[in-house]
Amino acid sequence: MNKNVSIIGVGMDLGADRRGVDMGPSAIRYAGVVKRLEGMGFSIKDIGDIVVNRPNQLVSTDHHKYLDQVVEANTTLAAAVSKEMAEGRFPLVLGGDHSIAMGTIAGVTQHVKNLGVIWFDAHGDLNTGDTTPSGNIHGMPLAASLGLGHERLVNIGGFAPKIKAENVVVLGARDLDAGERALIKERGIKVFTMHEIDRLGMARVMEEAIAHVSKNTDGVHLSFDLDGLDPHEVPGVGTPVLGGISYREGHLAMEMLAESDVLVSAEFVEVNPILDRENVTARVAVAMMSSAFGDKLL
Ligand code: 6HN
Ligand code: MN
Ligand code: MN
Ligand code: MN
Repeated sequence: MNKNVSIIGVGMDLGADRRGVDMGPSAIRYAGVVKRLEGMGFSIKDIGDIVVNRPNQLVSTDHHKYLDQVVEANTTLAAAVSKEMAEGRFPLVLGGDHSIAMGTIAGVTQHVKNLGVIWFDAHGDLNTGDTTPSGNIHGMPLAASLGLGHERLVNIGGFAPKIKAENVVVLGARDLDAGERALIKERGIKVFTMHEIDRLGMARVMEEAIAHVSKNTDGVHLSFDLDGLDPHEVPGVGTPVLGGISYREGHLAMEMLAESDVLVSAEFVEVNPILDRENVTARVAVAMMSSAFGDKLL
């Protein structure tokens, strides 16, 4: 894996229902991400946080809450990610709510034409303005990256679509909306729900997932929503769903990804320090990162 890593924070929470994930990047830095990765031999450049313009009054609108701010922040993020990659560095993006995946993926796909994506999440994030039950844009980034939904979200970075349905794997899903289920079937998106993880075990699921996202692609992006893990282990997330991936399973999944050496970019999102306990969610995020980056016990 590329030993030069750029950390990019995105203090954004406007894509989510509950305030607080804007402090995620600080919590993850406080949990020691730089030291941990440096200790593994990586050269880290922390570019700081992307500026997010917040309205002084939080008023929600229609089917795409805070659309202007979300588009603006993601456009800035896409440029920052692209710039770091142009300098030959691996972008590690710290969220922020999951809407920032649109910007990360828009930046990465300026350099990697056929990008595979592992979407680690309790949710599908496959809603559009027509199917969203909440109006929250963090429920839409995977759809938008596939070219589906509001044209301003779809065209972040100035082009669309960014990725193909056949190059995506969703891992850990257990809360899918009706419109998302229909889309998964219609597009044939590969989803390993908690049922498959229980039934086949994480090792077998990851073998299949890695094979799927590596076939016909030039690199893989990891989009890691902390709520993919079980909320007993990571209480600091805004949309917890019981019955998730355990720490051990998540850790194994990340180790297998590291062994496969396919990652070109990664993001860790939805850490909410307000809802957390002793920063454990951010600390788990750092543990998952270090496993994904190839940390070994021996
Ligand atoms: N996330 N499917 C729900 C919605 O509002 O669209 C929840 C989305 C959660 C998004 O956790 O990144
Ligand atoms: Mn998500
Ligand atoms: Mn989620
Ligand atoms: Mn292990």
